[in-house]
Amino acid sequence: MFDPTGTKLATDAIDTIKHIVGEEYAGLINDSDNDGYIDEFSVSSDALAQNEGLSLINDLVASENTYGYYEDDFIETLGGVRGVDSNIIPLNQNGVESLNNNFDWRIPGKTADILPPAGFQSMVVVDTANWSWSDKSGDPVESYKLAFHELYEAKMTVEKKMQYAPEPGSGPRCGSHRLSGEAEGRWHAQRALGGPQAINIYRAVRK
Ligand SMILES: [Ca+2]
Repeated sequence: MFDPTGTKLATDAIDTIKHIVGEEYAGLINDSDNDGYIDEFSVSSDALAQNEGLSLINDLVASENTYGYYEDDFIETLGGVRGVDSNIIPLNQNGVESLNNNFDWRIPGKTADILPPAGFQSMVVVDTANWSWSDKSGDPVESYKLAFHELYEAKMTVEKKMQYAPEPGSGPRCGSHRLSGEAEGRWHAQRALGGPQAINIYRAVRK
């Protein structure tokens, strides 16, 4: 899909997006007009096929939908700005939030404070300053891996209308969380990243 405006991935964390695509393609990731959105870029289909991170960011930038990725201790919502993980979220607090407009059986009747702001189909915030994450072995999970996981999940949720995970008993147990974990596995192998995947996060600790 061609997006003539090229303004579909908003971020204040351009270095994280560069990490996701990898050193070889980091130069493609820019906001040269300083409008807060990653500029459109073009890249060969071969490169996309060999790099899940590059493919993910390309898909988000080219999408008809608008995504936000920020690293802050606050999040913009349809109901205004609030702290990341404030107690209105009926999910575990882990310094990571991902809001979308889709139905989610885990959160029936979403209120404005857990919907993305106007004009956005997805809003992801990772509070890198105040939280750290590790797997079962205690090995740290770097925040750019969280960003990949959350953004891939967001892409599947928004573009494919998937839920994070299907409601138990509703059919095959395949949702955006699981597909994101599978994509993470491919990404790690392609990039020889080593270390735990974000899907294996076991513990989130407030610094
Ligand atoms: Ca821009």
